[in-house]
Amino acid sequence: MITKYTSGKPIATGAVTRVLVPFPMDEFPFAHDVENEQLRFAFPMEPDAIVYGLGEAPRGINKRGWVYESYCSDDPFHTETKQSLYAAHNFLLYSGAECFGLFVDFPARIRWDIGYTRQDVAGVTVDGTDADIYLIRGGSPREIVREFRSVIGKSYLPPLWAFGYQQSRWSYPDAAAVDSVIEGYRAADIPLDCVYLDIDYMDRYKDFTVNEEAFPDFAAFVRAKKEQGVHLIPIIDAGVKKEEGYSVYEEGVQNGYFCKKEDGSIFEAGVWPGMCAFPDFMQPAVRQWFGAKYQALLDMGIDGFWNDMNEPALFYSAEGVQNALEKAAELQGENLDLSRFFALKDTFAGLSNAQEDYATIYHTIGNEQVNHQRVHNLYGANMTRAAGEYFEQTAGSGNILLFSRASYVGAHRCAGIWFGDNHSWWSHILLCLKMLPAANMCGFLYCGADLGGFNDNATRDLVLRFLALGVFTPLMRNHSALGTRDQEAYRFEHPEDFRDVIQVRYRLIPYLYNTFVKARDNDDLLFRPLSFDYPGDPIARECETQLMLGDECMIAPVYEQNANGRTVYLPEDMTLLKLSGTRVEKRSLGKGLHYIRVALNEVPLFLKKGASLPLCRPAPCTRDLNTEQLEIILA
Ligand code: MIG
Repeated sequence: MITKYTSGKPIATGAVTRVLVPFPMDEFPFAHDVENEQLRFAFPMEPDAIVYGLGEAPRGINKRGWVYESYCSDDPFHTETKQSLYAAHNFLLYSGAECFGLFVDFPARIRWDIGYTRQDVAGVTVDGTDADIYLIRGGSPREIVREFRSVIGKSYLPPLWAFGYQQSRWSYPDAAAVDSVIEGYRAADIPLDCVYLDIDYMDRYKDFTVNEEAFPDFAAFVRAKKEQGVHLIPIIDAGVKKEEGYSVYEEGVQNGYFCKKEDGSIFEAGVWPGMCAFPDFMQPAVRQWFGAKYQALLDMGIDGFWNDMNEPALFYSAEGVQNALEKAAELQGENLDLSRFFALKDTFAGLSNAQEDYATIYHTIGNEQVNHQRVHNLYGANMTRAAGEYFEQTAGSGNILLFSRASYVGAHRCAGIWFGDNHSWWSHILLCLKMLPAANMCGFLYCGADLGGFNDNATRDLVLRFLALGVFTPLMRNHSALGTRDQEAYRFEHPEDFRDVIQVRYRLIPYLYNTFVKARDNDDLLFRPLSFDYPGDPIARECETQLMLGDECMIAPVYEQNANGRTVYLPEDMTLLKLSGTRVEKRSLGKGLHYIRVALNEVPLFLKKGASLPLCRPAPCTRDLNTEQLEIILA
């Protein structure tokens, strides 16, 4: 049963699609009060209770013992000391003697102290007093998630080819670079469905333009690649370059479509293109306008996009830089003491994504000017909604690939997400695994991490192990940052090992796609913590390195370097499959702990009793998959 409690006059976020009659906040069953214009509430936590949720966020499947913040942040260091990543997914699920779900529909900052200050208390601080809180009571964790999902609407459905293997890099700057990646894959006989175009494909980072020197006849190029079975996926950034004669900028200025400052002038900040204006995605007219801009690329045969920098990320503002320079000038000729030295250093380091800058942005909502800080967490979600709703109206749903970096619940209806700038660190294999069920709880089914890791140099074994988890994530994309070691599968010695792993993905596509569609149709999770399925099993309850996938499978990736395998916990008798290329090795294992050996070219998968797993033949791309002829593996 779901109950809605309303405090004050909340700003509409679009997260919830079902109309519910709201109860006043006095009837909210948890202790709550308002202090310093902040709504706070708390609930006790039993010693063994698990708290799931918060979608894309640092740390574990069980969120206990840390303090998190919902505040979409462009932070490329996903260490366990962080409190936020790019998304605001305000859903918690308490699983103790009783279970309940909690969704705080509020577009500004929320602080979630889940046993950080006091081990046995969860305290939530909403940075405002206008919020809708939804409480879901009764049933199992899985039933509670489904109840929540049923009020936020069906998840985004990508095209089937978006389940193929995808290669990205910052950047493949021209046609020749793209060709050589495709050539590298085809020559090594490793399947590939997409190649990404990062910011350098544009004409000086201007959205919806293409650098014509780098891509002389872009439309013909896109067509030719598609004939080879490869989709090109360009990036779109939130900031619009301030440049006279650039139509997107000029139209935005003429129509008042950009975010403003308090005095009504246009808010500007520096991002990749230099000084930018930021579309005010809170306005429906702006969403329609910006969404329709994607048509320029659709017209050239493009059928997939990734929306970036939409927290929004701000490198600097002119005011911020001026202020920092003045501070520096004041100190000229002075003998700096330590505190002034560090203050100066922090002044420059703090120029990016500065709270002072966000606080100067205003949105138009109806006839009101609303400060950005009140709606910060909706910016990326509404950018993505702009594109998603346009595609829905024109291309029809299910035909365009779209995913975003920043997100809020509601965006799950029109797009997927990726988990942003992770590192080529072993710990980030598990971080990805842990976020999958949490993202699913909020409706984000099409998601994945940068496989192989974005920042820093990857090693061959890391990429292979990362890919072996990526075989199961709906978005299976290898991506890496400028200046890091090349990380395409064919670049490493013995590329046939990579072929073995990636072919497994293609063999599983009929099963994965079908399982995805089922999860979507039933408002269900694709990935579940083991504790959802085995609540009475103490080892399963604490497991943070394995997941249930669909109703038949369990996954347990290898996540440590120099390991020839790993210890896996089987909550019941299962069949272990080691999949590698077209090879399938099958072994029955009893309930309990097992050390299993997994070679670098193998993907382990566990089947429950009675399960049947369909596998198709691998192919160079999804277009060439024969999904009629299936080999069925019986457990
Ligand atoms: O400031 O477009 O998360 O995937 O490669 C970095 C360049 C901007 C951040 C994205 C990343 C992308 C990169 N972008």
